[in-house]
Parts: sequence; C-alpha cells; structure tokens
Amino acid sequence: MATDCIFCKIVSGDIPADIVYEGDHVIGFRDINAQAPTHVQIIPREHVAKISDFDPSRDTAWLVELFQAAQKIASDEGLDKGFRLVFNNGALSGQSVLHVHMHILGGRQLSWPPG
Ligand code: DGP
Repeated sequence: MATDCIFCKIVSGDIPADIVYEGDHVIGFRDINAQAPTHVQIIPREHVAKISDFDPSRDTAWLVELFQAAQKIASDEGLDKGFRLVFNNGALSGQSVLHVHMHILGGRQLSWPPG
C-alpha cells in the first residue's frame, strides 16, 4: 500500500466507494466523475503506479483478474451492445491517479477518436 494513494485507500476501506466487484486481486468501483451511465474503475489491490510498470514476473494474477472483472461487470451492467476499456498511462494521457486503473465505460454510444 502507498500511504498517499487515493485508490489504495479505497482498497483498504479508508475512503468510501461504490464497490461493484471484489475479487482476490482486484476491486471495481464506480467513478466519482462518471462519463457514461456505466463508468467503473477496475484496479489491482496491490499498488502499481501505471501500466508501463507492469512486471510479468510479478503481476499476472491481477492482470488476468482485471479482465475477468471487466467481463463480469459488463454482464452485470447489461453492456451486451458494447463497452470500452481504457488505461491512461502517464502525464500526456491524462492519468490523474497513479495507481493502475482500467476504466470500463458503457451504456451510451461512445465516440471515436477520444479527446
Ligand atoms: P485517470 O484520468 O485515468 O487517472 O482517471 C482517474 C479516475 O478516477 C477519474 O475518472 C476520477 C476517478 N476518481 C478519482 N478520485 C476518485 C475517488 O476518490 N473515488 C472514485 N470513486 N473515483 C475517483
């Protein structure tokens, strides 16, 4: 746990969140500033700052569960017509929270390209 990390504090329960998925290595919770009818953050319980820090000798369990969680959340939320998964990585992408998180967005027509 990183003591100054908002998402670590959500994992520990020190900051409340609307949690929609809890697994061994991953949790999912609704985004505080939702950009779509479904907008959930899926994060590893372990603190890893960004996806470019991913280490396959260490991080495979949460990586696999991240996508299993996305499947389950998409099913639970009725996103059968489509959804989008997004990782922002680093300053130019707009990553604002330095704890790996995969956005799952759905429930409306999503445009492309993103801003
Ligand atoms: P990014 O720009 O990819 O770093 O997205 C971070 C997202 O996290 C952003 O959409 C807002 C969300 N977020 C930030 N702080 C909190 C929080 O305390 N609670 C919840 N539920 N979401 C948060």
